[in-house]
Amino acid sequence: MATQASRRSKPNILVTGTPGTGKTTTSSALADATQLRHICIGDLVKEKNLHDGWDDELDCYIINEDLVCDELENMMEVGGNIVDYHGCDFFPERWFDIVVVLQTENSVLYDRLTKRGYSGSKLSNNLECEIFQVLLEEAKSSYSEDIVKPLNSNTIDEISSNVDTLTTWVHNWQTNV
Ligand code: DAT
Repeated sequence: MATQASRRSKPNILVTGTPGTGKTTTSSALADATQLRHICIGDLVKEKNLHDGWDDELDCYIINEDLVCDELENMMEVGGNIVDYHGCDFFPERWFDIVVVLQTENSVLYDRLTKRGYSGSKLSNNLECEIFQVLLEEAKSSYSEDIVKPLNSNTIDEISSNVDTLTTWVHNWQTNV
C-alpha cells in the first residue's frame, strides 16, 4: 500500500455492495464532505457507451469491463476518486486504498428495491446476493483483507456515521502520505 499511495496524493475509494444498499447516496455525501470525485460506474457506462448492449433477462446494460477500466485508468492514477459500483472483481487491485462494502438488512433492502420497481427474479436475485454476502466475499477475494471495510447501511444515521468515519479516514490518509 505504501508504494501505491506514494504515487498519488489523494486516495481512491471503492464503495461497493448489493444494489439498494446506499452506495450512491453514501458516495455522493462523502464526495461533498471530502471534495473527492464521485464516479458512479452505472452512469458512466450509459453516458460513454461502455457496454455491449442491453441484457433483457437481467434488465441492465452488459458492462464492458475493459472499456470501463481504460476510461478510468488516468483518473485513478492521479487519485482522489470515489468509485461506486455493485461489483468489484474486475478493477485493478492497485487502484484502491480502501474498499467499503455497504450492507443492509434484508427487510430494509426489500422495501428499497420494491420502491425502485424491482420485482420477480431481479428482486430475489439481489436479495439473495445480500443474504449470501456476495459482495463482501468478492471484495475479500479481490483485495487485501486489511483494506476491506464492511459498514452497515440501514438508516439515515448510519449514512451520516459512515460518511464521518470515511471522511476522517481520508484526512488521515492524506496527512500520512
Ligand atoms: P445503491 O447506489 O447502492 O443502489 P442508493 O444510494 O441509490 O443505493 O439508495 C437506494 C435508496 O435507498 C435511495 O432511495 C436512498 C435509500 N437509502 C440508501 N441508503 C440508506 C440508508 N442507510 N438509510 C436510509 N435510506 C437509505
